[in-house]
Amino acid sequence: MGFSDRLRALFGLRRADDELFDELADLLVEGDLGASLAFAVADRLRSSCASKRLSEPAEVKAELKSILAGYGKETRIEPLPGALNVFLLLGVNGVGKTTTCAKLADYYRRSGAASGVVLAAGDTFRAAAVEQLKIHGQRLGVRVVAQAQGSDPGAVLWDAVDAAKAEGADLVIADSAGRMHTRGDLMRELGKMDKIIAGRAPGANYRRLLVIDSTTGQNGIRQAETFGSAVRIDGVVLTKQDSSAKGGMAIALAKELGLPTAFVGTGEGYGDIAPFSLDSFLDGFLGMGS
Ligand SMILES: Nc1nc2c(ncn2[C@@H]2O[C@H](COP(=O)(O)OP(=O)(O)OP(=O)(O)O)[C@@H](O)[C@H]2O)c(=O)[nH]1
Ligand SMILES: [Mg+2]
Repeated sequence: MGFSDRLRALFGLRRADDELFDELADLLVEGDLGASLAFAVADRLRSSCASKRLSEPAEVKAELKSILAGYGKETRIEPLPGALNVFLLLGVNGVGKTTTCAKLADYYRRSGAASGVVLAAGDTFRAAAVEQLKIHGQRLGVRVVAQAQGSDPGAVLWDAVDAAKAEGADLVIADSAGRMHTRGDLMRELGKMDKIIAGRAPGANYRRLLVIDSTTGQNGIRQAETFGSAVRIDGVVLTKQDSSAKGGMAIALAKELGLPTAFVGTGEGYGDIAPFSLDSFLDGFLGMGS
């Protein structure tokens, strides 16, 4: 049984009693909320059900939704009209950075939020990375700016910003290498990117998106901790939500680290991405709504 089915079953079984709150806490841990948050949520629900005299399953579930909503955070990452926008994707190995670069290029073009997009092959570390992004660029008809493997990612970004300016494109989406950086490495590397953008495109709308694989559970929270403690992260992209019935990580990231979620990835196709909506996420998470 999937996570939301089990939650549905739990609430369907009986009216709110102590056992239900204990089982709920366990279930929320499994839903990737993290143990301390899961127990805190179950406790809050227990006391607010007692004080508001709620016991009907639908009422209790609605109360749970409103408690979780208080912890979650959503953000919109959109290109600003009339500015050069630079969106940099970060994250560890294999989480879906390169795929998300392509999905976002397609998404912003389709929505009309970007008139022209340039993809920057900022993963100069892994042998096939540049080729992978170029293939996406060909399929989508989007220009890819790249240099040879081993070159400086900052130099690629520099070229991509220049190419965007020359073509009148208003959005650069930059890929990066999936290494688990130390905090110092990250600060140095990204500090260099900041300088390049400040120098080549002063006034650019520069956003950093952290890509996290939603199937990795608590490990994803640790990744976010490393990145978030080193540099400013503007939003999270939670990928592979199609292979994880859970996704409580969006709530844990907001509560534990203050990180808002911007997008959710739901498959391997270009169209399989959507802005994160806390309200509809919670409906899905709790098996509510239609
Ligand atoms: N099911 C599913 N698969 C995804 C999603 N996003 C990415 N993938 C797949 O995950 C795998 C890794 O994706 P990449 O985009 O190459 O990941 P990456 O972070 O760039 O990886 P490295 O460059 O090696 O660090 C690919 O097979 C993608 O098709 C998603 O939302 N759902
Ligand atoms: Mg990649």
